[in-house]
Amino acid sequence: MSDSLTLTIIIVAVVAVVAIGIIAFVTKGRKPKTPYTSERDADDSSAGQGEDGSTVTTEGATDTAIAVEEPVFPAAPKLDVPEPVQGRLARLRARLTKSNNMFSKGLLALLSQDTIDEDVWDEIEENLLMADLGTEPAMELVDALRERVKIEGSKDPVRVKAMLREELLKLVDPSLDRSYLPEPHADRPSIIMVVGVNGVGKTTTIGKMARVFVADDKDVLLGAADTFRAAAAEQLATWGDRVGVPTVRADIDGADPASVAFEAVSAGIDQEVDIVMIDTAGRLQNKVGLMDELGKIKRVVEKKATIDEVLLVLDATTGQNGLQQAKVFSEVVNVTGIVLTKLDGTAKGGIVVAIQRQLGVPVKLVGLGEGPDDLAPFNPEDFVDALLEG
Ligand SMILES: Nc1nc2c(ncn2[C@@H]2O[C@H](COP(=O)(O)OP(=O)(O)OP(=O)(O)O)[C@@H](O)[C@H]2O)c(=O)[nH]1
Ligand SMILES: [Mg+2]
Repeated sequence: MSDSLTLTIIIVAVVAVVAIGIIAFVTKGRKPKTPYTSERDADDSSAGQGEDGSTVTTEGATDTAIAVEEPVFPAAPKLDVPEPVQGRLARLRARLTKSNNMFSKGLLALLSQDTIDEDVWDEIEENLLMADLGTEPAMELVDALRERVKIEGSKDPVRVKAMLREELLKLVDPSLDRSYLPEPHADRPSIIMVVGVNGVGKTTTIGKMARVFVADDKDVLLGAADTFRAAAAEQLATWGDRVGVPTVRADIDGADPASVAFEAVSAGIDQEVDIVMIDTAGRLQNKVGLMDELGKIKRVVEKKATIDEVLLVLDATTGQNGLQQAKVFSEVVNVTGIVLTKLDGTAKGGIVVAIQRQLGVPVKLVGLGEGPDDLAPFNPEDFVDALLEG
């Protein structure tokens, strides 16, 4: 082989290596952010002591393998198209009406009587209590109606209905801020944590909310901090998969939920998503250890970013029990909004008023069925109209 041929081969080889290097570099630069896949060593300790004496988890010192589960699609991804959010409560009104029919019919019939004596007023109050309005609001409403009936009379059913509507609306309080979509931040995602007792509909609500956000063109990431059962993370990831939303989850059962929540928020920051939603395991409010764990999840996440919303999910069919739950949960995690689920199966819509009174926290969303889009932003006017329809 001549020297010039050898030289040519060397030059070609060098050029090829440089070219491959450039192509690799450019491609990497264009690639979407790589999904978060930090591995955790089972021997690593997950926690240290925080300034407040709390147990905190630090990056890289976690005890479970946690990974983002990107939605897996065997063929071409066929994602759900969630229904628009606008007018959902109006669409789902029939579900409320059906269960509340007796409530409104009974009330209107009682109020439209020729003479409303003490017995009738008692019966009206009883009706309101049965709808879970709570003693104080029920008495307030009866007093207000008494006053108005005295002045305006009660013969005209249309007028009576309007009167009842106005007074109910006052109790539901249209002035409360019911926004469930936090203001965006320049440098980090909005973070929503979802809490509540077992089986109230937390995971389902997160799944439904993810759809609402996706419909609004937001990038969402879910964190499966319910590590009690493998099925819980699976359930959450399935909701996410349907709309192309990734889920951060632990690879083993019983992983530290605070670590998973922390990793989810870290992944959300790295991937520059708009919203991270954290699912937590159901827990009874009287289990001190589990409530402490919830406090820890919040504190650990807050090492990384402020939590914008803590949504307490309450099952409307459990009625007044929800009040006690609400009280204890808010003491532990500073609840900022209520999601009232299963309103489709109960005539106890009055719980909306009772809960808001007790906590000073607004009902922001209501669940009206098991379907993926059976979640509606709470709108006081539509709600009261639904109660009085029929
Ligand atoms: N009818 C009706 N069912 C609902 C609603 N929301 C949730 N559910 C059902 O309630 C059941 C429990 O829902 P989940 O989302 O698993 O409840 P969870 O709070 O995550 O439960 P745990 O994680 O076990 O504490 C499921 O069968 C849901 O379909 C609703 O608004 N209406
Ligand atoms: Mg769940």
